[in-house]
Amino acid sequence: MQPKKIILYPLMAALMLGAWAMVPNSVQQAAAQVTEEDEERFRGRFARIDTNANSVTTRSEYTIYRVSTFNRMDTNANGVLDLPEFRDQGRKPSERRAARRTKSFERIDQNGSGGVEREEWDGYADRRFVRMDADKDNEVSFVEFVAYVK
Ligand SMILES: [Ca+2]
Ligand SMILES: [Ca+2]
Ligand SMILES: [Ca+2]
Repeated sequence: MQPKKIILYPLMAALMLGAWAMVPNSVQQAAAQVTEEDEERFRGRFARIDTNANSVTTRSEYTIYRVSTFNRMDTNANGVLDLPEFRDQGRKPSERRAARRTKSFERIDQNGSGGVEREEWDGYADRRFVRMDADKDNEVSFVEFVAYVK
């Protein structure tokens, strides 16, 4: 069994801010079960949405991330993501990843047009933000992010 490590930094910060009590138990538990190795990986992923690196992602940071991600995937810049653009994202993914992305693509393409329009992408990203923001303060902390993605 791998040793479990508590994420000290955000936990302590939350305690100091007196905000920890506001974080739902399920989120606290999930965050407390992260190994050191996982934490490294999650920090890397979180850094992509937390652009000013203060351990919290605001709505406006998330909007920037959402728009830039769409633009990066939309390689022919026609404002719609087709399946190869969404699935491959510039280079050929592993079979498992390709299958997972195909599935999300179908879920995000709510009108079944075979493409993900900007509105569909924005709606998907916003729903994701709301789900990650467990304490509903309109920001996603690192702890909330970890609890969501792990
Ligand atoms: Ca496109
Ligand atoms: Ca569509
Ligand atoms: Ca929050």
